Amino acid sequence: MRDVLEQIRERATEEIKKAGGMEELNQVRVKFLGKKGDLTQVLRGMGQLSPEERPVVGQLANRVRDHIESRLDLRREELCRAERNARLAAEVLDVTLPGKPVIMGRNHPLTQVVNQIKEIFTGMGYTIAEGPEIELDYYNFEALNLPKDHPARDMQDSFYITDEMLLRTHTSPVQVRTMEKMVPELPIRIICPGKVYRRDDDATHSPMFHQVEGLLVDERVTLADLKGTLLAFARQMFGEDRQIRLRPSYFPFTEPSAEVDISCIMCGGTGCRVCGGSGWLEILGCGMVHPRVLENVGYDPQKVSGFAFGMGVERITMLKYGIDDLRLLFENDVRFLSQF
Ligand code: 2U9
Repeated sequence: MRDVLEQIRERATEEIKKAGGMEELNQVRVKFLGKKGDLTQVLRGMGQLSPEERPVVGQLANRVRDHIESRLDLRREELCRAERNARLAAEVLDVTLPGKPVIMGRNHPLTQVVNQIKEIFTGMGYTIAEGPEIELDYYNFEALNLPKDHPARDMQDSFYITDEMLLRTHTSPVQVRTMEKMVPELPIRIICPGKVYRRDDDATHSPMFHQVEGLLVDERVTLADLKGTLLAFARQMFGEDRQIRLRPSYFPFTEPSAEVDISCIMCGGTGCRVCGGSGWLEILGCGMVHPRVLENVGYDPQKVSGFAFGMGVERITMLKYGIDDLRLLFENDVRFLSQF
């Protein structure tokens, strides 16, 4: 019996040493220690031994088992290490190669300009107001002194959803809604950035474009306040040496109304190709809020006055960066966008 155990020990030790992989090593374990393994068979036959021999052989068998198990563990570790080394040697990693550059994203030029406009006006104490792009006819037109037969309400100009609902054609309804909520509280000092929609689509008009409109309502607000505010805006946006001029104009929701020009950013006012020789560039429209508009939301136009202005963000962006084609702003060509 001792000889048999001794022999098992030697054979197992030898075969463990020879095992060239995990799979093979496992087979060796099963062969000697498994349910039908050689050592297990010996332990099963112990019943036939004499009572004196049994503990002696039992002890030896345990020692043989411990020995085989520890050899299996050692070999397993050895094989593991070898396998890992082989894998590492195979996958050559050159840590001196240059890394892949991380491409930094940025805001679209229109977003950059909207953000800048917001900063300029929040710097003057304005807060930002937003509202729905699907708007009621009342807020988009009626409340703004655009009666049912006004040409600006023409089906040609607007995207109607139902008779009473449309895609807003300007952000002015946001100002109306804000005033309705605020009345009789004063002052109101807001700018309203956002998308607007008109049935236009050519080289200089997109059916969706961006506006920022502003509104200030308080007691004793004058045209001088409006002009000073717009001068401060023009200088921060287009350079501290800008001049502005107001030309009389017409909007249904302001009276009087004006269009605002800045001295040309190219020639400074002497006349060049950019300004068409005039020395001036149109940037926005403005006016004193029409008394009927104030009345519509519940303010007394005898006691309260206000000014409003509106600008197209695409136009401001094109002027600021010298972009000559509106469509460039909507094509999302990274070669174009990455210049801003
Ligand atoms: C209220 C009262 C008055 C907003 C105004 C303009 C003049 C204007 C245009 C600029 C270029 C539209 O995007 S554009 O085509 N806007 O010229 N907007 S005054 O007046 C308001 C707004 C709200 C309650």
